[in-house]
Amino acid sequence: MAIDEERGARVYYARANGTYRDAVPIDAVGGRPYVLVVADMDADGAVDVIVGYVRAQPVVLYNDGTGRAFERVPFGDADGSAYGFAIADLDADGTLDIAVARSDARNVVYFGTALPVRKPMPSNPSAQQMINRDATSVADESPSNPMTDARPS
Ligand SMILES: [Ca+2]
Ligand SMILES: [Ca+2]
Repeated sequence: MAIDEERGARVYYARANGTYRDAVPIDAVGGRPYVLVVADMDADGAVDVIVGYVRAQPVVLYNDGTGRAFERVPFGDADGSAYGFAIADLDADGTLDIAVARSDARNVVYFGTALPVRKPMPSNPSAQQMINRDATSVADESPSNPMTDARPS
């Protein structure tokens, strides 16, 4: 897999002889992608792709299981520039969480309970709200009101 600022996220599928086919785009071109990681975010057995951008919402690209079709689901906010992701079950609740290192914005953790377990439609506003609801800063002392507290006071 690769990203670049001109062509977005792309996959190089390997051939049996050890070479690679031409790159296949898997994300919309528009933002400037800056970081990419893979993890099975919805625990369906298919590896998904998380892409971070310069001043745009990060996205999870949910793999339909073929590795050829991905459903794009933005999450979080568009503050700063995401340059690093770490994926782990940070709160040990059985769901993968996403820690995001950003420049020009606070570093944040998106807990897996706020990310869709089943694939929502990208245009579903209630799913988007569900993703945003539990976004909270790692430095936040009061996660009961995460969206307010995520803003610098
Ligand atoms: Ca998956
Ligand atoms: Ca978790």
